[in-house]
Amino acid sequence: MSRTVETPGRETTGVGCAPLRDGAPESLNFIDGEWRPSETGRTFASVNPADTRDVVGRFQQSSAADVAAAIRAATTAYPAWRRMPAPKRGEIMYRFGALLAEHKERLARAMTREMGKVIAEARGDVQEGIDIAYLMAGEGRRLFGETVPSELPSKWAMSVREPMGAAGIITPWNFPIAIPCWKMMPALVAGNTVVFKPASDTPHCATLLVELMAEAGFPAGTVNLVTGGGDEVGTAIVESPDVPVISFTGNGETGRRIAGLAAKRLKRVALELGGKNAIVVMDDADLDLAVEGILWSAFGTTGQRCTAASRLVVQRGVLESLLERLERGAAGLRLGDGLDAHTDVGPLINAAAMEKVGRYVEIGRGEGEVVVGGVPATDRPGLGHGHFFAPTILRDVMPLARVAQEEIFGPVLSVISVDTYEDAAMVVNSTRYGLSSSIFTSDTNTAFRAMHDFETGIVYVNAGTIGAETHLPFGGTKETGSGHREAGHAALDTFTEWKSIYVDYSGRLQRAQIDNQPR
Ligand code: UN1
Repeated sequence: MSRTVETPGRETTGVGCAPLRDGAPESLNFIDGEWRPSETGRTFASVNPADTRDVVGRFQQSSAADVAAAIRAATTAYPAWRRMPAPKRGEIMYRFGALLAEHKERLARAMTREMGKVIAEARGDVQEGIDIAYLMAGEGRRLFGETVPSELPSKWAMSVREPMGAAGIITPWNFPIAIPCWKMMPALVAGNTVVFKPASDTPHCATLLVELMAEAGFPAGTVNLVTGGGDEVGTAIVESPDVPVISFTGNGETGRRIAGLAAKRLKRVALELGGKNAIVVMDDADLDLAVEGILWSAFGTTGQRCTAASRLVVQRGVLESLLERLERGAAGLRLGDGLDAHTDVGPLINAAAMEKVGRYVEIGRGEGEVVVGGVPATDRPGLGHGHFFAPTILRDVMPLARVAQEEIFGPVLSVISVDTYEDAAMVVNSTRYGLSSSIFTSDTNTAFRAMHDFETGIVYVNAGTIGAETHLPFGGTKETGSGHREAGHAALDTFTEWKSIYVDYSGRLQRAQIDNQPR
């Protein structure tokens, strides 16, 4: 069965829950190697945020029963998959990486249409998926454990990584190819199977991704896709006793709920919940470089990255000249459909995001002064049917103001001025988050101090706060998450259990800690 069906007349809950008569294709869930409709008979629509009249497709509004079927499939497929030699699992992953590369342009265009990021960034998102697929394919031939000397003669001691079972993968819409790959590739190469629930705003990207995974040759049941709402689908995955590990990226409130539910079952949870990332600009910085880095980090992906720069901490000597350049730069950014090569900044993801960003800008007006932006851009030509908000900079914000503390997830940058490096470091660290940070300086000593002082999982020197590469650990400190890391070898820690193995080849009973004492 193909992944789409023609089903005129089925009930569709879309924007405003009105039935849609749009002719948009309907996609199915992928369970046990088959494309299947939800048992609910209901669907929901995914729309283009640059023009909400454009319906991308309809997707299954799944239930706990659909999730149960997916978990059954993943649990049934698990024993054979975990027995397959890891290098062989890696070979399938290489094929998948090659398919992603082959279909990169098609996927990138579908992504821009479904979630709005500009096409160059969408290509980058797919590239991040390719990179992690190849990295983890290689892990199939490593998956290193340790071999250590035993304290006893004629005894062997080593540790190996073991898979855990069916992994629950719950992903956001802002990196709809990259983040599912960051989670599924390490889970699968280590020998786990997966149940994948994508964000309700990007089910189309998820469907295209899983289609390529099936084509690459992942056996039936190893990868299962269930679309639908967090309350039904997400909760059913998290509460299942048959899913021992959950990996989630998204907002803090949902993350806390997941952690609470999972704690009752003592299951492992890896959470990546965002940031309030700061860029520091010292008086001795290359200002042209800093301006480029700030605009890219604050307004790239319309500010909708966990790693986006939402705070700018400026040493007072360069404050006015930096603000002047940033104002000019931000005002010059072209908003529009990300498929237009001239567009710099795409739309926000949905109406709720527009409302949230607008609300925070109103709060910001009482906490600072708007330098540029501060309003929706939907009155501009061609933008009337999308979720467009003007890139916004607020100045004279205090470090503990709400706009400097709370994650807005939109194109809003709060500027805080300081006198010294020490003050800057203190401001960087005075948030509950700790994902990414950056410093622009030409003083090597200051750069090294920052590398040490900034309490974030990622620190950049003379670059913005975004653009992490897939072969180093990705994640943050404090309330950014649960302390786990994605990407790099560290990603394997989420999806594996350590097993320590002792082999005694002395032929007699040797008691550890007792028979090893000098006589
Ligand atoms: C995210 O926003 O959740 O470093 C991920 C970056 C990207 C990934 C961001 N490579 O900005």
